[in-house]
Amino acid sequence: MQKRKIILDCDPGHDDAIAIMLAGHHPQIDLLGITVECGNQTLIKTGFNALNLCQYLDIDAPVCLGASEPLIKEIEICPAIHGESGLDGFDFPPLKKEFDYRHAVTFIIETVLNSKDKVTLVTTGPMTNLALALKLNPKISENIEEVVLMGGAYTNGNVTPAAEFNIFCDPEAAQIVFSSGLRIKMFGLDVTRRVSVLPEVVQRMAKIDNKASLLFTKLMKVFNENQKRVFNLEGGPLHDPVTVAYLINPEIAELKHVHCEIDISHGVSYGRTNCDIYDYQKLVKNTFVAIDINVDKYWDIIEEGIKLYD
Ligand SMILES: [Ca+2]
Repeated sequence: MQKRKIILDCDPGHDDAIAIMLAGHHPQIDLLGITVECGNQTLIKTGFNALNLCQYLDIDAPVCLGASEPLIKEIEICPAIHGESGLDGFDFPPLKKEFDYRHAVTFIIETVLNSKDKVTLVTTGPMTNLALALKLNPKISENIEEVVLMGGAYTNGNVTPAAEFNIFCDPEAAQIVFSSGLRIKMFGLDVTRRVSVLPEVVQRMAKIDNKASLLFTKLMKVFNENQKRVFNLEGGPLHDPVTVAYLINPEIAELKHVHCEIDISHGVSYGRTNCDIYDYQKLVKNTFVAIDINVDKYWDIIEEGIKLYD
């Protein structure tokens, strides 16, 4: 089977960490690089988190720093869920791995243009880096297979009633990507809210007893404590790895082809992913939005992903 070439653009982040873990050594995934931006925490914190994760998990992909702020909006971070470090709960060994010298936007452009096979862009943070890459060199579109993103919601948001965090962080960047003509696959809160890290999930992964399961259980402990305090949830939604899990097994999700536009009006719904689920407007369908997920299969994929480690 041919490996799926991906660039993972992220803001780690507890759920990003598990997405990196899942993509890092999977036999169906060729992780070309990890690009980072501000999001769950400031750029330097999310960047070092990505670097620490790669070193700990022996993932030898380049890690590139990208946007330190959104295109237009003021910077938004989320210490309430992810802590002061952006990845509270795990003590990494001393860091030796270094950042790749390239800016994330340059890395995305060069890697996509130089790839023999089309590259899939997986985004699990704000879409600033990808939007900048598309503006700087629109030619990359020709060699991008698709964009598979965690973000948005056609139901309710998690920052405002309308907006989900990743999109809310940089709505203008998201609008650039959604209107780019690329094939967009959107995994929003509508499905990621259903994959809660309940105590039985943590126990199941802890049983594997390797370095990845240790990472999972320690990170999920803090993630769940924060999700309980902020949202009164018993198990936090493990949003970001849904993207990678879908690439590993597309059968886990049901997608609907719709028109989707980002609200960049700066009103009460700023940052909303307006999905025309019922096709009222008869506009061009630019997005495959996830409307259902097989929760059991999802945890099977996470478990298999953890088992790939020593
Ligand atoms: Ca994220």
